[in-house]
Amino acid sequence: MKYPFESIELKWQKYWKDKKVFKTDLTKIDNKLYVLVMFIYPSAAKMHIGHWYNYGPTDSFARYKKLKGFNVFEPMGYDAFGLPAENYAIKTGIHPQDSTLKNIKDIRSMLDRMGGMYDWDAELMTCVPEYYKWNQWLFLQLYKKGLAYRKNAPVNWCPSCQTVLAREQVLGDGGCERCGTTVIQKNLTQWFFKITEYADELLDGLNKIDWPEKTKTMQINWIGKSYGTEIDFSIEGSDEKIRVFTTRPDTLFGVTYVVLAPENELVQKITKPEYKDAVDKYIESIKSLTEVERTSTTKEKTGVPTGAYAINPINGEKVPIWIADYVLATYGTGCVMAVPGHDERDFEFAKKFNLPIKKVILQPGTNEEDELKEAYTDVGVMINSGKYNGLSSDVGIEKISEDIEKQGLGKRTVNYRLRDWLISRQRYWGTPIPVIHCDKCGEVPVPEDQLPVVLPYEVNFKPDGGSPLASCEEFINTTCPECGAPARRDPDTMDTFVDSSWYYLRYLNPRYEEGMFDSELANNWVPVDVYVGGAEHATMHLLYARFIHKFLRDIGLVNSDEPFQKLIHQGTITNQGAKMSKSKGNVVDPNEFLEKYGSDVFRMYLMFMGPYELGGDWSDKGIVGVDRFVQRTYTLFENYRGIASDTHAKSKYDMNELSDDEKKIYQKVNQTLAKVDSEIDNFRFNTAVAALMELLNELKNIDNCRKEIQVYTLERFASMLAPLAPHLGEECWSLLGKEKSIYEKPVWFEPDAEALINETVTVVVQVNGKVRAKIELPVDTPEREVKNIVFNDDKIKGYVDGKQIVKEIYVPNKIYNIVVK
Ligand code: ANZ
Ligand code: ZN
Repeated sequence: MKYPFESIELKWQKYWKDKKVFKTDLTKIDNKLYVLVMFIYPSAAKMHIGHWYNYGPTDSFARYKKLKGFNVFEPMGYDAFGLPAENYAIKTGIHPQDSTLKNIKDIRSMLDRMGGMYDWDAELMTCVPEYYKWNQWLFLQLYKKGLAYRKNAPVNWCPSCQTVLAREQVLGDGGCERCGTTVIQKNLTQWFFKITEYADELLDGLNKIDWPEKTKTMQINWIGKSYGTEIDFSIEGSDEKIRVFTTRPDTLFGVTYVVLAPENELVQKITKPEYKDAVDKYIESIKSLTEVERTSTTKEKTGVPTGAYAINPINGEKVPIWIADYVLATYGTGCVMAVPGHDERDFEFAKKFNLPIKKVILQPGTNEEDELKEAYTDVGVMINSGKYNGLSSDVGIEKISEDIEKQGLGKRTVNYRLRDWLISRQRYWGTPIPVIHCDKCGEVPVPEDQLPVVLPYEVNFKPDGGSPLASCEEFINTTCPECGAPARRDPDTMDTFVDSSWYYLRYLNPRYEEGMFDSELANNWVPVDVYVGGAEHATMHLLYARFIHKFLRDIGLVNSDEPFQKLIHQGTITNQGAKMSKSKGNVVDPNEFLEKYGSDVFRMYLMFMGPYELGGDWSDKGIVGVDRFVQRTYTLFENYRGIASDTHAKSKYDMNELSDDEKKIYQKVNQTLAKVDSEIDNFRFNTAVAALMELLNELKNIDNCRKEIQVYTLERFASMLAPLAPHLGEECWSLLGKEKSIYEKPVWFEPDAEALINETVTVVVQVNGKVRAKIELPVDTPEREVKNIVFNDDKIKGYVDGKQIVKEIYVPNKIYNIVVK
């Protein structure tokens, strides 16, 4: 009979729901396991294949852990604020709240249809006051500690989305992450969270967590801790000083000019009158460039001289002062001592503007007279450096820094690339910032007992410039909490990364009213044990969440240092090797395959396609193979309907008392148990599915076994199947005659250790591509022994004796290939 996937899947989904099978008792903390996927961004009403690939396999992992006896908590929710819903509203007139709630409803029914083991009592969405009230409360706590502050700063502005973007939201080509429009620079007064306060801890904490190395490296580079020295250069004919930041004080004798960031305040003070026009023009010309563009190594260097000169403190040399956009105002001191001989950017700049290039570090294996073809940036011996000549440059760094400090000309210091987190957004669909601006009292935080500041429903989404909330009179006009005078609310909303920086805490009790989250539960359940989501979140969400977690710890709300103990990034599913996209027309619609094959087949095929962290390439044919496996499995269990209601298997058998067929099956099923266990545990679902397929093939002779061995085998098969194909697994379990869901009384079998040893395998011997013999061998027999046995086999001898052996290839435990001439 054809497997009626739809009725069976719906039947089990209803059962799980009615019996609340997946409700987690959070008061039980022995064996707790918090398994989390990044919550869904409901910008469309559909779950695309990437969602399925994130959620399906992770759910299988969670189910497997539940069967193994863990008290698993697997919640799901919606990251519901954000730009796409608002942009959609501008286009269609449909209110972001309406479209978002509609999308959530549709997505929710798809998640049910997928068959996720979610504890729906823990469901949350970020766009409701009961959630975002606590973003506002968090803001106030940060504010109290001086970690939320407002300042006027040059920001990345998307002219199309009409909002500020974080540095991370500007793409490599200077485009807006959301719409691709070229991002410009603009000065605005904005709110920041002082993540830099935690820079060192964010670095150190990486040693304590089990995350992909690549992601850790990205965070390390993003934080960009750099040890260097600040050195003062005096300015000819002026009392002002230029303080530069350098990581290479050993090259101080090689300075041939100094560069200021064009925005540096000194520029206006020191520029000579004859140079003023050119300098102003230059500053104007670079205004629209983003940081990314300015520092791009491929961009042609530009700059102009100021006509002023600086004095090198170490040798009294006079060098010209330039301004150039490759020096950023926001890093270090905004001033650079340029050493073209040993810095690539300076080298390029000096070549272009004919500035002198001085060699002060000798590359090993070269001579002092050799011309520099490019900057030499590595360690070498110091030359042309006065009393430091002959020192290795890394020793020179220390020596010169010491001397500079002794003479009061500067100091050693640490710089970070990390910037404070700019959280103001000039948009509507987000959390209102809980601050009131009063003419008399200045910025006044909204008192905690007046939270939440509710986002109004009726607004004009596209006012002429500024935030939509600024033109909403009922919202913006209020009274000052301190003096009672008329005052205005802050018109901006928070970056949605604030919402996602603590949602894993709220899941534990989303309706908690006494605080942001229930600290007692958080102390028992957090860190999240396994967190699964896209690698694109490496430096934004995953860094912000770590920061906020540490802050919450510091104000006594959690007792752990890190939010996510183990992190896994799923790979991507491609189609014909290419990323799926509408323009390429190669998008796979999950619904089409869901309707044709059901959720189990679709989920299992996604897992079967490749190693989870790499992803795989979609094939319409590939899914057919998984469907066939499901059919054959169902047929097998149909044939043994009810068998476990009157027959019981022992938990272990003495293999000497088993028939040959029984023994083979007994061994295979135990080996599969061991394999599936360790494979799922390590997110290697593809090999786990393959192991089950192999087991099914080995069950051809199950009819020849005694009934109790059949029960022994099929019970184990169903249990292993249950996490990978949740509905079919339940169905098979129940076909055997079990009364309850396998998840109600979780069953997972440990393998019989004795059955794992002495396994034999059949090695196929091919001569010139044709199968000539099959040899039974103990598993993992060393190749040399295999060769011996193969060439002593009578059948094989007949094909190879007297011939020349051209090639031999052994695929361990499988094939021995011989090519003869
Ligand atoms: C002189 C020098 C000589 C430098 C040399 C490098 C090599 P990290 O490692 O990223 O900290 N720098 C300093 N402030 C800058 C700014 N605001 N904008 C652009 N560049 C800036 O890089 C530190 C180095 O970057 C500093 O060391 C400085 O150039 C440059 F052979 O000083 B160096
Ligand atoms: Zn006031």
